Amino acid sequence: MDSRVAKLINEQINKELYSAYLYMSFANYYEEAGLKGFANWYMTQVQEERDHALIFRNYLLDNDVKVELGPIEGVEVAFDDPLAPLEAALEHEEFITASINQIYAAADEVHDYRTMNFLKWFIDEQLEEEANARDMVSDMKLYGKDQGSLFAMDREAATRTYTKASPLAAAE
Ligand code: OFO
Repeated sequence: MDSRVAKLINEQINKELYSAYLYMSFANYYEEAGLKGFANWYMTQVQEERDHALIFRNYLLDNDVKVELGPIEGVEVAFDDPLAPLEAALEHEEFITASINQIYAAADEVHDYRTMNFLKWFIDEQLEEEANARDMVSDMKLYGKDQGSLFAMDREAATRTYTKASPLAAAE
């Protein structure tokens, strides 16, 4: 594999684990604020992000590329209100989308069609993650000030359950 593509994928493992760390911090905030449904939503997201890191790890191993794990940066732990983590999540997912696009462009430059094909799952996943994050921001802006609506949103978020990411499930 081209060394730049390999380096970017190694860095992506770190970014996915950072995402898990960030979302665990959001879950902690919601847990402390008594919004256990939102805490559940983000702890489920933590599992998804861990899956994403594992998919990239497996891909490097399958391609006989050394996996290099760097340190994971610290995350914010204090938030002003229930809207703040949701806005930070949307901004973070946009950053992750740009990062996946950067790997795709690097793979394209060296005609690494295998990596481009591998990344397609993540390109679709990012569309879904950004759309979810955007919906949560707009719902909270529209209804979050009303206690009854906030309660209903929290109940809804509590129903989210974890499903193993399909590329990992398929590899079993
Ligand atoms: Fe890994 O998709 Fe969110 O960050």
